[in-house]
Amino acid sequence: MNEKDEEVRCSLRGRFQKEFALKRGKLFAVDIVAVGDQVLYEMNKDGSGVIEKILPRRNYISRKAPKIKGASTRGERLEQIVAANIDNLVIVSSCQLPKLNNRLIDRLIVIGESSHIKPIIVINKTDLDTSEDFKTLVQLYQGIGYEVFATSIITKNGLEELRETMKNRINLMWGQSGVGKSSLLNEIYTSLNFKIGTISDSTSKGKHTTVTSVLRKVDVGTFIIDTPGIREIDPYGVRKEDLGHYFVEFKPFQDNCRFNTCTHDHEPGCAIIEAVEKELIDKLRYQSYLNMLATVEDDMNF
Ligand SMILES: Nc1nc2c(ncn2[C@@H]2O[C@H](COP(=O)(O)OP(=O)(O)O)[C@@H](O)[C@H]2O)c(=O)[nH]1
Ligand SMILES: [Mg+2]
Ligand SMILES: [Zn+2]
Repeated sequence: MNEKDEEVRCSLRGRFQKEFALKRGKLFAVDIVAVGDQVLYEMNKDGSGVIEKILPRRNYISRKAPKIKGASTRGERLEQIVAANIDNLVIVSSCQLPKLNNRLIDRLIVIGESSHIKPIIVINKTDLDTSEDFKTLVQLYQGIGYEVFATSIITKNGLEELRETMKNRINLMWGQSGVGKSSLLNEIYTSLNFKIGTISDSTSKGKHTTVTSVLRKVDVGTFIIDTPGIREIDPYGVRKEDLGHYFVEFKPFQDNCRFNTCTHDHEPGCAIIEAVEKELIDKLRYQSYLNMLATVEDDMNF
């Protein structure tokens, strides 16, 4: 999209591809240009463009790229940039269908925190939770400083507030299939017409067609990126010793651990474990931390 909001179809100049792919000695897997990138391009006579330069990214989200058939990567998982230059990572979950999954929310928060993108938490389909169990998580996340929106496209609760937070921002929507990302966007921005999945689509795996993420302008200064094709959420490049930094409520305690290399797992004199015991840090969050730490040890460590 150019400054006049016109779409210009661009290709990437061949000689740049290699250069970008090997930037900083790191090999990028695919998609050298990511959704949200700002680029300089030259116009062809036929109205199409050729990208000359990708401007520096103020932030980006990446994940471990799917393995490429036949590529010689020495078993290493490459980095794939999902989107760039984002203001809000809108983490969408639902009370039911699929049911609320705090571990997944915590993983996505780590992705946001480690990429310097503000996580916003949305708990959708509150109409399906008559006992209002979701309120425990609302309190938990608000208590550690996050903005939380409890929404429903049936009762319309929370929609106006969410719209206000997304206003004048570039918002990346992320969450499991079926939680209602497209439905919420269609409700909030009536100009949109995203395809809504049926419940059976979202519960039966393997039926998904991979669709590329697109940036859409929904209002003056307001953009959204829906990520329909993305299911895997392993963050790329999060190191074991840094993981605790992305659990924001650990901050007041972590300098008090006996060892400065403390992973807050088993070490004696760990101030985080002590804070969990004193209920100053929520157990659910600590469990998510341990759960992620195990993944980091397995294959995120490099
Ligand atoms: N009861 C209820 N159903 C919802 C709500 N939001 C979405 N849905 C339903 O959940 C299903 C999946 O929605 P969709 O927007 O396609 O989810 P996405 O995969 O995250 O984009 C559809 O059947 C929607 O009608 C809600 O707030 N309450
Ligand atoms: Mg969708
Ligand atoms: Zn510790």
